[in-house]
Amino acid sequence: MFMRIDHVGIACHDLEEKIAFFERTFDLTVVAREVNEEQGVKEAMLHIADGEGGGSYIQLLEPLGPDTPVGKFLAKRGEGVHHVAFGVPDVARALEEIGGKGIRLLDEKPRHGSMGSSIAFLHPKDVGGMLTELVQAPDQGQ
Ligand code: V0V
Ligand code: CO
Repeated sequence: MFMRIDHVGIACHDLEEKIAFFERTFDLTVVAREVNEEQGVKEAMLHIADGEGGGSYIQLLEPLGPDTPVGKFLAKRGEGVHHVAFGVPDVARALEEIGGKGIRLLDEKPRHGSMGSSIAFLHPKDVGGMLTELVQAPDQGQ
């Protein structure tokens, strides 16, 4: 079902400061930036490698406000790993399969994600404490 790790999402207070840190420490490059109102984030993707069905990235996330998923996470836990995202060939189909196994889906259908992708989240409490994201790259499926 999973083709690769698409990205690791990291919650931070100051996106520009964290981008500068990752660029100078690990020689990574920002390949996309976006404000995603629906998800309540300002985010940046730093490219790591290319793989089957798409690349792999670090995703830096700054909340648009305190009452957003990342805003609440920062208040409760502070900066750090927020979610792990897996590349799948077809998010809608993966949701059906995974939902059928009794895992709570936070999204019943795919939503808009970074770089034109389709994304959906699984409840962290049903996945060993890890907020899990499914990602379908824009050129996959359909
Ligand atoms: C909350 N919990 C987590 C967690 N967030 N556990 C692991 N990782 C996280 N990130 C735990 C929390 O400590 C609670 O456990 C329990 O889950 C329920 O949390 P809550 O505080 O009651 O609920 P909320 O209101 O904070 O909601 C948590 C969920 C929410 C996960 C339901 O954040 C959500 O719907 N997230 C999906 C959307 C999202 O995260 N978007 C931002 C990334 P205890 O304390 O009761 O034991 S956007 C993105 O990645 C994009 C655009 C992209 O990739 O393209
Ligand atoms: Co993400």
